[in-house]
Amino acid sequence: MLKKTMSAAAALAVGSLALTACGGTSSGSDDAAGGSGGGDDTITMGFAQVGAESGWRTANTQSVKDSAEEAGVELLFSDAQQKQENQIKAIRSYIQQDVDVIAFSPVVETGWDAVLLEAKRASIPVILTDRAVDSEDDSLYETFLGSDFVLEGERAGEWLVENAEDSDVNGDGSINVVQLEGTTGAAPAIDRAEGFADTIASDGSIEVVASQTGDFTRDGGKRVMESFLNSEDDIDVVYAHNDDMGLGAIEAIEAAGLTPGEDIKIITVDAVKDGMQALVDGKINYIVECNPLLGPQLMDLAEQVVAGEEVEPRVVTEETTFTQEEAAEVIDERQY
Ligand code: GZL
Repeated sequence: MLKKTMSAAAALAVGSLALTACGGTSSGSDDAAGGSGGGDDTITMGFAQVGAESGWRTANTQSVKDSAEEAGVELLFSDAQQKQENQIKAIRSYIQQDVDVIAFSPVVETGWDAVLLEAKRASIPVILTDRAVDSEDDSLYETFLGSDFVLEGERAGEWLVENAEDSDVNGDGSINVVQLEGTTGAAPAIDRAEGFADTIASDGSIEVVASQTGDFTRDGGKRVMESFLNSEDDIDVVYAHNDDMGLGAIEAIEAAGLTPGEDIKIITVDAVKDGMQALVDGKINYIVECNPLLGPQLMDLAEQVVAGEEVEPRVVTEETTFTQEEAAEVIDERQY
């Protein structure tokens, strides 16, 4: 196991000693995948995943595991079931196992400084993937690899502003939006709400009349949408922070005898296969893509930070948007 214990310059000076001294073994925690079995030059990565709450997360996990295998990185993997305390435990176990690099997607933005300081004191570099942390101390991690969630919310809002007239289903001049929020305190939930709100503010006829977390799950989206259908008289649009909650909302809307995509317009974020299929089927009206395939970039970044190279503090992923027509053109070739 290659252990980064010094800067690149220092490593050059004592390369043979550092490589020899590193030795050590790494045993899998919840899951060990990929890699060449812990040879001296094999990078060992501890990855603390959020959970398995959505199609996006499943695709993200697969991308990380496949890319580790491809890059010859020995991967220690844990699933926190969306609980911060489980992610912190996993990170601490990786520190104890003296891995070469730690990567994780923080389930919420706050509460990480203590454990990240422990990693820093153990000279183990940390890469944030997918979600960011809200910390005063940006020396606690090497870089953040992931989407611009505020931009995703803005893109959702832009579509609604551009399609306001068609979205005023009952023609009363007001467009009532119900919002299915992601996990409370999670960066994508906070930022997607912010970007959307800032953008629709340009059109006084659009109003978010109800907003509640569905925790990024299909069941959560269905449950919250059922309550909105009972409490709100006139819903024109659903804005769901991910496809899975949008798909749950579709179930609730259909159970209420309404036609999703027509009686109630639906805008979601992610563009996973099930969401794209609902878009093609006309049950969703617009999807803002959030790319889960972060594995290749993560492994490249890991090799750089373990080698002591400087990396960009922020690596943004490329992503786009889809209308129903655009989804029909690409759905068969998509990777997730
Ligand atoms: C976004 C990611 C979110 C997805 C959800 O990068 O953190 O978490 O949008 C997933 O589907 O649960």
